[in-house]
Amino acid sequence: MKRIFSGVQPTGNLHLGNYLGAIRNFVRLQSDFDCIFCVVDLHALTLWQEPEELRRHTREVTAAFLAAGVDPKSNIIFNQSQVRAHAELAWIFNCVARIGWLNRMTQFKEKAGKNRENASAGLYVYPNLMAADILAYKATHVPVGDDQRQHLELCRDIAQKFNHDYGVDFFPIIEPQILGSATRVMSLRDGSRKMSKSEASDMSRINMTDGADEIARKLRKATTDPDLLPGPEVLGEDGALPEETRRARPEAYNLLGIYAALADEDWTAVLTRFEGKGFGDFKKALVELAVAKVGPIGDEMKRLTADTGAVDAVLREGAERARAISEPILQECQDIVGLLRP
Ligand code: AQP
Repeated sequence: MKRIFSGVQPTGNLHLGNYLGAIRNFVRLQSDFDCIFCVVDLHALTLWQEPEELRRHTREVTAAFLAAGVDPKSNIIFNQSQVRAHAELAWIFNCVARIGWLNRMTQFKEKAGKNRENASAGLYVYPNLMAADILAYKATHVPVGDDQRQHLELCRDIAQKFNHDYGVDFFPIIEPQILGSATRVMSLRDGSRKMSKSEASDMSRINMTDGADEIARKLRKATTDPDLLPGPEVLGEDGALPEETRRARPEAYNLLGIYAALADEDWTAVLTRFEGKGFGDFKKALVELAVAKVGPIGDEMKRLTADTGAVDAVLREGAERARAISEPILQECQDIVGLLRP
């Protein structure tokens, strides 16, 4: 069976973008693939984390996987730092990846901001660790949101260069799986920025643990424009939303896209339903839908996060199963590059 790997950082404020762009797809893929879902706590360390908060957020992301419907028996769920192959393979990849490749990574530029000199070295080599996460299991399919596309291309480059340099056919060339209609959920305040955990304004995102009142308040205050909602004539012949159309009204199409993803409907159905309506009517329907879909997951996340024993047991058992797969792959890789294991 084909193997999937995907990870989520335990950096707090898990939001609707993380759910629609990644976690919900995990649930849909779990019956067709051999799946490994990881809480990537080593990645979180690339930016400052309060130690106690990091532990709490690690349990919270695990709870989100479980609450969304990922089955910990048929899939592997664990936190990255418990399995040594990630860090050890990442070191080998630090020596395979080229500085020129890393210099092109837009996420580093965005996260480091203007004060690049002061960014952690870990933030710079983040994509190498991500390649190690995936290739430590020889995973072939990686479901992520659109923001991770560039990192996955780098993972392909690393696998190709490793295979070429050592004259082997060892690491697979992965397939990104950027799935669904909400691969890039945008901020509720600014349709040109992605919804993000690290955005200072909490009003910019729907957190998975927000209650009904918070969801309603945020959606009611979400930025819109003065026009009425368009009909399906704006769609291309393939039924998709053309990029220039989206760019002309980014906030409107972001909210319509969130509705389509939560309702599991295509653009044609959603645009036909709301054609000619004002944002007042549309937002009322969106609030109702978001509360119905996000509310139960958030409630279950809170219940599970409080049950630390049960969550920790899932992570412990998952790590054991993850080690059983990754350890032989790491050892073979060490042999290929000439690291002596007497
Ligand atoms: N806005 C988004 N829309 C769709 N998918 C998204 N993802 C993140 N933001 C969106 C996807 O969620 C998964 C886990 O992301 P991550 O924990 O690795 O964090 P990130 O990609 O760096 O983005 P965040 O969550 O907003 O954090 P910050 O604020 O730190 O940048 C990934 O599959 C990601 O694509």
